[in-house]
Amino acid sequence: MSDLKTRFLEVYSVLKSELLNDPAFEFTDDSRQWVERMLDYNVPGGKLNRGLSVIDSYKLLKEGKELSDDEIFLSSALGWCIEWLQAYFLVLDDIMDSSHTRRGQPCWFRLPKVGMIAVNDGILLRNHIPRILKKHFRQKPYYVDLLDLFNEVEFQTACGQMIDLITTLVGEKDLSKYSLPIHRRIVQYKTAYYSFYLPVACALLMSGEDLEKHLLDVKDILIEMGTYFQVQDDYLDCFGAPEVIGKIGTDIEDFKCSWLVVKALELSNEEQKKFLHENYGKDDPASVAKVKELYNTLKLQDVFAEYESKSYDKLIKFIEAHPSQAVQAVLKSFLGKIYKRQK
Ligand code: GPP
Ligand code: MG
Ligand code: MG
Ligand code: MG
Repeated sequence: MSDLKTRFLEVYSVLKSELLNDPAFEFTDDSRQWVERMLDYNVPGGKLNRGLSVIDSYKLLKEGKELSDDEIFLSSALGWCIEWLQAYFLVLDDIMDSSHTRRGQPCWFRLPKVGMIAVNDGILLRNHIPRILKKHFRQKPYYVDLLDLFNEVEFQTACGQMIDLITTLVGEKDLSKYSLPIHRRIVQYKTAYYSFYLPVACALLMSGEDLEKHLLDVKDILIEMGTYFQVQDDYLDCFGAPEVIGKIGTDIEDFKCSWLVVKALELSNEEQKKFLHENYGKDDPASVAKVKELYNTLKLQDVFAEYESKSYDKLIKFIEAHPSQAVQAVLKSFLGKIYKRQK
């Protein structure tokens, strides 16, 4: 494991132990054990890309200067706040999507002892973020901006999740309403802001930059990258290997406005459209298999491969038009991590 990742994980232990000894609550052994198990199950087990990219971005913004221990700790703590945010979203998203597995294990709410306690655990995870920020950033000049940033991004994500969910109601009556602009709007809000904009915005705030001034030009690129990332997620939901992505796809059963169904609708003839209408959104394996069969007939794997390489070229051009070399480095390193990802 890289040195940076080891240090990042050490910071997790520090933050966890602070939360488990939060003086604002009188913990009993039972309640402390519950929170510890819940955190270990849901927070650190992912790829940690979002969290680690705060430290990476901060480093690149400092143009290679060695970071002090304090700077490593603080950028890691911000990275963990994003991982906490992600854990909170995923615990609740898995309930809403009726998912079965996540990160190679049953979804938290699927554990017999957990069930709908998971809803409150999601709320708790969300509440841990301002507690971490208060403890470590209250004295910083950018404290208010940090709180505001997390609030804004959470709001945008919840709105994205709302349209992801209510769009299936519209689709139920008329699948042909699913289109690329609708898909784009959903994924920008539900994924791009918290996964791409937030880590870079955290690093910029920590380096004392004014977000308003700085982000105008970077934000569009990050949102574009986040859109590409969620198209990959939609693709992997159907074509990824569950043992690699750690989750079993549910988009077809859930009637999601996924990039794949939008493309399928674009490419289908009338007969194939009718077939899709009959089989999409049914919670039975035979219908799901039929939809996947149609995706194969339409060669969606090739369509995706083409989309992927075109998006990459477009993003690189976009990035290279940015005036700052440091910002270019941040964005390229980000893109490098997700291009052709299998998980
Ligand atoms: C990912 O969508 C979106 C989120 C995790 C945001 C959830 C927001 C909330 C306010 C709960 P997805 O359902 O495609 O992700 P996955 O494929 O990982 O389940
Ligand atoms: Mg989901
Ligand atoms: Mg979802
Ligand atoms: Mg998905």
